[in-house]
Amino acid sequence: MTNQISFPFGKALFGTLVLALLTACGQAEQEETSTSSVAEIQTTVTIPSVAEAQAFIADAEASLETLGKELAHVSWLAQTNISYDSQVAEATVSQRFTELSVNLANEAARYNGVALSEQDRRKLELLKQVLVFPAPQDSEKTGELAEIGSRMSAMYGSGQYCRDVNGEEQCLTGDQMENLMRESRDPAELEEIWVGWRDVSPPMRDLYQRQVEIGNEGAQELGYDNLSVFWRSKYDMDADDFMADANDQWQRVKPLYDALHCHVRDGLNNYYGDDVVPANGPIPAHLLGNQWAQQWTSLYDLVKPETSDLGYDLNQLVQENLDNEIEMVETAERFFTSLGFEPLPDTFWDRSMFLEPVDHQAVCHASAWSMDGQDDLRIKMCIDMSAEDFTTVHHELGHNFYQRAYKEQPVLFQGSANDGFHEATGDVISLSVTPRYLVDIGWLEEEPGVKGDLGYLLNLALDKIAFLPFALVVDQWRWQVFNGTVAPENYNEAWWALREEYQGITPPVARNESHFDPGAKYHVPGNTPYMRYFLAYIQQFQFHRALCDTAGHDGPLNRCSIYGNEAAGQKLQAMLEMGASRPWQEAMEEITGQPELDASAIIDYFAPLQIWLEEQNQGRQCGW
Ligand code: X8Z
Ligand code: ZN
Repeated sequence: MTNQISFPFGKALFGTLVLALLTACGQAEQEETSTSSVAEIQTTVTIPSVAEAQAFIADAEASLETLGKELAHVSWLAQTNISYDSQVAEATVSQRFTELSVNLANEAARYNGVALSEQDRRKLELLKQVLVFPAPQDSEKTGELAEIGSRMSAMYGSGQYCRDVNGEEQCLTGDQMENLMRESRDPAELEEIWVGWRDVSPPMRDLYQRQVEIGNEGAQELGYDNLSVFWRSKYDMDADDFMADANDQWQRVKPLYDALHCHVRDGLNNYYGDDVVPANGPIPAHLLGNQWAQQWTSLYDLVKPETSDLGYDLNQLVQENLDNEIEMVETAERFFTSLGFEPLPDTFWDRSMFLEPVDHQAVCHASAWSMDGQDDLRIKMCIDMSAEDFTTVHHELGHNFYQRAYKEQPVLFQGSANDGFHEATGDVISLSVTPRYLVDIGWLEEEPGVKGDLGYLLNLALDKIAFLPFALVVDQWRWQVFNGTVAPENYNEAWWALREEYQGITPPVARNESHFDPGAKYHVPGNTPYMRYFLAYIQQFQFHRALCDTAGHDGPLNRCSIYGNEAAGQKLQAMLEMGASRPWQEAMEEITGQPELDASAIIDYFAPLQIWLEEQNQGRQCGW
């Protein structure tokens, strides 16, 4: 699906809905009267009235509501049951949606000169900016864009790798390969799976190139230089300032990443030996426990502190304490209700997809949906009984509780303050899944002493710190592709240059331009901007700090759980209810008291770990 939706309906995974306007904008047109004589040429431009602008907005919101629902349902079918017909159906509605939304975005510009309230002005701005991939006003190209989107999404979702196991053919889905990447410690097998999964994306290469061409034309018609500027213009600030700020925050965290990288490389070098992992230089990407080397938590055992272990294994606790995957979701829901949120509706339990289907293919990558902007909330996930998926379930429910919190907002404000806020909400709850919480719910008998802290921090850093440069790579690559800095013939080379520069990793086997490795990451064929996760990973520590403060927590933040604290719950709820009605800086201020992105929260949280890592790294040659 090209133009992913979530605002106001559809997947929260995608921060954006393609909004559409039917034909109602006719009455609101700008009138132009020209009279001319030999002596003078006089042009009078009549600016539309405030009432006309408001009628336009109201019509737009009504159309969005109707078409948003239609697209949400057809997309749900396309993603939970990949078939030729579900793709055609989705592409058809998606095309209509794109056409209408492009009209709407162009129409919105007619009201630039109207003296509107701040809120109405904001709605018009949102109308221009909600598209992920705008198309030009050309129905052939819109159709092409819709088809490319549906095809790439289906290609990714149905990707498989088949291998010979003792003379029998075994075919693995993407999800199964992810599990193997996490569990296997056999470098040959890891390399095979790593390479095998990447067969999914070379057929996407030409489609992606064409998609970018059309999207750039669309962005230009809307007055942006290219899609890169368009994507970076959604943050209530100048597009270049946004990039500079994100980069500044990264520079602050980078020393911690470098220390983590150094320590992990040493652990891998000890385990696998010099032939597999050299003591210096970038780390081979297939050994980090994750298909994309984006989160390294499964390596914890190889790198844990000898004298300050975390003291428990969340994978094991999940398996021992829960009977099935649904109970994982119920456990996560109980965290939210302990904060004062209403339980999820019955339809959530009836209509969600919790398990990988056995008799047909589905897009397993987790997402959360609001089908109608009201109470038809769902998640779509192929849950495994693992710690990683336990965290992801909280992540997805965060989207659903956010969607429900802003359901009373006008349609155009039914979204998050910025896309990072949507991604951070469930993660904040996961930051409260501490040993104390595990004791509270009866999964642990007693809270490990302070000795467990370093292990806890390291385990979490393997997720939260390891992730940050990956998040930057995905969109640095796309911004460069969109603005033409990277030409199609260099797609893969540019990808690996960024992977090495930011993450310090290298492919296990030579890659070239017959490959298309960015396409093997869900969000590239799925067209989901990725900076949102970078923002979320910084912001969630700001939120956690603020909510723990509200809860009256004293002491290190890794020991704070807001479980059961209604005051913290109310604070969170108040921010979520604002939806997209105000610039994100105000929502940030509402919850944290400060109006900006601030990496000090994540840095302070991990400060004891950073000291420990630097001690461990003494005598090692860090960097790559
Ligand atoms: O895509 C997701 C969520 C859905 S919004 C499962 N995440 C990113 C990823 O998997 O790459 C969460 C963390 C980063
Ligand atoms: Zn998400």
